[in-house]
Amino acid sequence: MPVLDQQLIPVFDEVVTRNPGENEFHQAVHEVLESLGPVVAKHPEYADGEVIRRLCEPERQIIFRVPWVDDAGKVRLNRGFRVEFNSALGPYKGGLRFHPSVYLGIVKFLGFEQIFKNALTGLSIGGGKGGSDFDPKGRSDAEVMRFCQSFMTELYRHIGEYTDVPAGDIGVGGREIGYLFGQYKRITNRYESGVLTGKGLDWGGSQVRTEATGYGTVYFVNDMLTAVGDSFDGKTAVVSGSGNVAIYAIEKVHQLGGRVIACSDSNGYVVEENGIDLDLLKEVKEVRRGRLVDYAQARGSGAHYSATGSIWSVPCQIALPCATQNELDEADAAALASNGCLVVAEGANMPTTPEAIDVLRAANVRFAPGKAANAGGVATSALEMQQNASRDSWSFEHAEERLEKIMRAIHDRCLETADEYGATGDYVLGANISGFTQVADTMLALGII
Ligand code: NDP
Ligand code: 2IT
Repeated sequence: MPVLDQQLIPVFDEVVTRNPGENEFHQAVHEVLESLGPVVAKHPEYADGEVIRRLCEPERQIIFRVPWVDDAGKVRLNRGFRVEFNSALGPYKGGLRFHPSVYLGIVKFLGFEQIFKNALTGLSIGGGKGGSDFDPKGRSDAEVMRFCQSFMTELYRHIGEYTDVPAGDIGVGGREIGYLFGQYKRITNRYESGVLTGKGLDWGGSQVRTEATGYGTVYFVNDMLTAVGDSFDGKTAVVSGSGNVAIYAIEKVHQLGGRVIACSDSNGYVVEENGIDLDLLKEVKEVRRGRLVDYAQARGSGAHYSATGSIWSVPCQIALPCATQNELDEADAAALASNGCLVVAEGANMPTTPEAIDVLRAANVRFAPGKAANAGGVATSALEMQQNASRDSWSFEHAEERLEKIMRAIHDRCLETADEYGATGDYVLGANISGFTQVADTMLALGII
């Protein structure tokens, strides 16, 4: 891991001391602080680290009990979280994650990343994140509904279209957003569409929100390729995960002339040299809520399924980690580099370990951090809020055009900032510095907040 600027070491030490055991949060903070050395050197207004210290402390953290009753009549208990990290630029905005691994450290890392990501979109949204250690896998629709209703019975008092606007993340898609919105509407007696994003198209959702994160990541990679006179045409790609982000990343790679030859879930990965059959993958994952092994079985001999080993051992030119944090480690990065990979772009949040990023850097593999590459999801959420506020609804073409432009603006902003700081082509530095300066300058303008 790169060392921190002398002035920033006490800031990081304080984060570790004040937030014991929250390793993912420490990792996310360290990654941003690593980029800020040249910024504190150049800008005396940040020099004592004071605004940076405030930025690392969430404005508000809510932890609550979520009791619910399963189909057998047994009372179950989960823990709910909402971390309202920073509202300098707009209402707190960020997803809800339902996964057994969720604890405060995960929610804080995601909320922290979200602050800078949301700034990069150029839209007026602050940063927040929430979720629960509830595992929706294997639960009936009725159980998921009862859980969501109980979760919202506490969450509703903390959110609102001008306050905090949650959306989906791992384990939270259209079904969960529907149950959450229904309960919010019931409790408040308000049809406040802008309180949640990722809604269904018949009740305030935006065209392209479902596709936005995956599409946006691939648009970003396309811009990275264009910047060096290259394109997707004929390139092979590997996409980890097979959820919302992965599926629409695969779709856009195929639309742009590339071929995705492998994808995964938490049980294994499938390799298909002729390209993943997206219609079947959508049917298995989105309609039947099945497993990747079901997809592989349905494909027969053309698909090779593996329950062991790493998907990153599959040779490819473009690698898109779209599953979860720290899923691509040092050995994976070394395998990708030695197999001739050109670009790694994060569809997921923090999927690449710091050691893996070092390996990619040393091997000159171009790397796009999630806070830039996967910002299309939250950007389109902000477009959904915009449509809700004006009681309008846009066509698919219009929403997609907006998304494509936003991703290009983020891409260019990262490169321009990297240039300004003498780090040409460094998307990590560009994204961190550009997001940070916008939020920090706003915090300074608003007084001691
Ligand atoms: P989904 O729940 O739709 O899909 C998640 C996928 O990742 C599944 O294939 C899942 O496999 C796999 N996965 C999840 N946890 C693990 C784990 N611990 N180990 C291995 N595989 C795992 O989530 P999304 O596609 O929405 O989210 C994927 C990533 O993208 C996350 O990092 C999320 O934070 C990020 N993201 C999402 C956005 C969105 O709009 N949805 C926006 C920006 C970023 P399995 O089914 O076996 O669990
Ligand atoms: O990580 C993310 O950016 C998301 N899960 C999407 C957040 C949102 O508010 O759409």
